[in-house]
Amino acid sequence: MSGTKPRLRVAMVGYGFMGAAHSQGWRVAPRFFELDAEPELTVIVGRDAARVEAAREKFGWMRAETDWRRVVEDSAIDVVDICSPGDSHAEIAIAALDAGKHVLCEKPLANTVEEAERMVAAAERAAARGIRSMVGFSYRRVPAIGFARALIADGRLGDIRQTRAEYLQDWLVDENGPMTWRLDKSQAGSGSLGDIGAHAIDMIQYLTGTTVEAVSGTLATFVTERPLLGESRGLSGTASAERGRVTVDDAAWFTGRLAGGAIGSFEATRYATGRKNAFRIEISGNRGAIAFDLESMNELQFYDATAPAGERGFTRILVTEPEHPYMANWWPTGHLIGYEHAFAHEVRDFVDDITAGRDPVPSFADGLQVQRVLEAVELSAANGSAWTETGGAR
Ligand code: SOE
Repeated sequence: MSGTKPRLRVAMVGYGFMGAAHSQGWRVAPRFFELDAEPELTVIVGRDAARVEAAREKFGWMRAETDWRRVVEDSAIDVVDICSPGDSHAEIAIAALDAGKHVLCEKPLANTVEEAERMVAAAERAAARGIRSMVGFSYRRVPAIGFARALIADGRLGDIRQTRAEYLQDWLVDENGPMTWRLDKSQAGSGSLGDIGAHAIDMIQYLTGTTVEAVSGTLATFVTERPLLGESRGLSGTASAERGRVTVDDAAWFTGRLAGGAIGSFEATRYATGRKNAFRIEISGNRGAIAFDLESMNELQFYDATAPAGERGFTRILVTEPEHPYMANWWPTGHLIGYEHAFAHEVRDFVDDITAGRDPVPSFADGLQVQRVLEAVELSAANGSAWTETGGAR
């Protein structure tokens, strides 16, 4: 670290699970990657003064603040990182961009297409003044995913015909598990669909370099009432005596037609008993295939259909070589990385783009495209799984 580098003074809104992950990213990235600006964990923001102060101390931020508006108006802040629930994204992001702050916003970009469109307009206005924005689809920054993307871009899979993406969690299997903001449509926008289905959509669009143009989908809510939340802990927490209504989907399935002719299947659920955070991707082309599972995130399976017939088979590649994306800056070959590293990579890329004057990806426009697919799935499900257009490409 050099004292001569410009500082990038960061304000982070939110201090839950994602706030913890982003704090780790901001802290670790400059220690393992050479950045042209030095991030400073300047202020952490949350509505509850006592809790945000406890988070400040735990995650190592300099100050705590209870009103995001003060932070957005503060000329001593360069970056606003939004880790709060989806219903606050549009208002904070637009205000921050209009005030000249670079913005990193957690996924999904917004709760509705209309909000996402306003965010894209603000991002475009800001970009004209050199202000950058990015949506936090962090799994793009898993080295095995970056490597898969490079294989696909090099044509190693040939023409892609089918994609499969399933994001399986089980933290709602217990019907007495409490309500959290993720189960409240007014805060989260949707359930499994927007929370983890959004990752699946972004990932398939990113890996294939294409977009989902039409969908046919189904949504299900298995448990419609739950105890209200007592003390929050991770994704869940303790249950109180009162009960509340679940207003989002518990599980989502859909098939999609991709620009370019491929078809894709998508599943997102919090009821896949025994599956904790199994984000599985498979992409099949006429020259090869890849398979990935986040529960074994340091590995990529690659099938080379051009190899001699007797030698073909899925090869397990341990993605820990210095040649692999991001890995040269971590540990010696074979020494694994984990969930939080993707957030450090996200910060590295965002800071690099800010200092190089480039527009980061995934952009707010990419986030809007995902939002259009989410909305089309909801429309389709409401119309008996009717095929529904997603309303245009990026
Ligand atoms: C909860 O389902 C969640 O934390 C998502 O919100 C994250 O985006 C994902 O990384 C892990 O699961």
